[in-house]
Amino acid sequence: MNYSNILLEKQEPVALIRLNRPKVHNALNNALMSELSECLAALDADDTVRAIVITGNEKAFAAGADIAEMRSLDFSQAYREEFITANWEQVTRCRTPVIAAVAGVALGGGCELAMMCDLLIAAESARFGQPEVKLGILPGAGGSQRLTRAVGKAKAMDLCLTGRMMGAEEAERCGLVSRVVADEQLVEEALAVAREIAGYSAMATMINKEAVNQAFETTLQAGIDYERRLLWASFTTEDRQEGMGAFLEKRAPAWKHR
Ligand code: DAK
Repeated sequence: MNYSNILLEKQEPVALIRLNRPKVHNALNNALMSELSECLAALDADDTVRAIVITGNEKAFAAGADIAEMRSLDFSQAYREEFITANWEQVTRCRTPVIAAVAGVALGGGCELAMMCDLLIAAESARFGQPEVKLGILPGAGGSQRLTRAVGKAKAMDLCLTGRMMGAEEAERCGLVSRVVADEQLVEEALAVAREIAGYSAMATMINKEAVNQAFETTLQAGIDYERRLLWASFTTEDRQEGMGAFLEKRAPAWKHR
């Protein structure tokens, strides 16, 4: 597959996608989002890939939706073409774990894309924000909802109403990112985490991801019931037999991903 707005490196069992419009701080235009969406769908269907990392460059993960492209959009066009919905949400449909590795700015749609990923690892230089208020709009790819769930109302209101940027340390403190690492180690650290995840049974990582995501959709008791049913279901997998057997026999498990 040939892409012109992203770069794909497959290092089985993980894949690395680099957003690649450096002249505009990786502003997310339709072409880039279509390529990203297509690439994610292909990787998700590829059994040799068990974790995916999405990153940008040292200055920008992504500076948001492409304002130049968005400027001329009117309501009827956005509605008819399903602006955003058509090709922005593939990452949320991936069953393969996806890690966002963020250096530099992750603003507007860039912050939203990072928040759609399962894990967010930040370089010390990372800066997150939802500056749409400055353009006379509001977040449109889930920012007002995912940010609020991740960091709570106080910070979400602060970021959405002032449009200010939040640094990596603040982002870790308030729960938006899971780890902060040195800039020069960002991609290697993210790939190491991806390899660690990919080293487990894909059945196990997929059901763990599904269970955690369920917490955003349901009440506590319904979520616990859901988790319990997934756990019982996991007792039927070959990898559960292998995992428990390997532990008791003091050997490394040989996963079949079934
Ligand atoms: N779009 C297009 N071009 C962008 C861009 C963007 N988001 N961000 C930067 N660029 C371009 C700049 O125009 C500049 O282009 P040239 O002048 O060189 O041609 C080039 O990238 C370098 O940028 P700067 O010269 O500004 O670089 P600095 O280092 O000084 O500043 C910056 C970097 C990232 C802080 C600054 O560029 C900036 O503030 N950028 C805009 C950030 C922003 O406002 N992002 C939010 C975009 S709005 C919707 C759903 C979703 C959305 C909207 C609607 N609906 C459902 C309707 C999502 C909206 C957004 O994401």
